[in-house]
Amino acid sequence: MKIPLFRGAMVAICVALGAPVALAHDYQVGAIRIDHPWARPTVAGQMTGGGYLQLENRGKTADRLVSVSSTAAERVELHTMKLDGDVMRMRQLDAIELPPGGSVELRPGGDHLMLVGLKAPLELGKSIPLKLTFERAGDVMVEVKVEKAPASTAAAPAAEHADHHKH
Ligand SMILES: [Cu+2]
Repeated sequence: MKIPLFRGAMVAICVALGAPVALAHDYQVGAIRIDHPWARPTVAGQMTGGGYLQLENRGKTADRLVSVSSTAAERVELHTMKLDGDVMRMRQLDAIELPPGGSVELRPGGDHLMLVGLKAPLELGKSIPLKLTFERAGDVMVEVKVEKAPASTAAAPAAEHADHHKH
């Protein structure tokens, strides 16, 4: 009787310890914190995909995200969404400004990363590497998790993705 009881307790402990580890997904380079890089899954033949993350400048000096690249795509562009009449259009940005103490969220329907020329579909549950280059803080490698949009953004315009096909 003692052994099965012991096993049950161990399983409970492992499950409890596993949860926070799965949620921790942030990076730091210099004064810049990068939180939860993720991308939506793509289907076969889809050449572009949206990437999202949160950036926080904890320093006292302005910084900028000036370039992004990934071995999973030919190039990665910085995009913003602008309302043109009543149509949302994407425009490429040279950089994403990070004022001191400021934070910026790249999210569906807003500013985002666009992976152009995907070498393989982005598969749910997998990760891809991403290199972020900040003007002051320098380079950092992060893992982008391929996952479904969080509930808070799930209703955000799918139009953004429809537009991606036209690039
Ligand atoms: Cu885009």
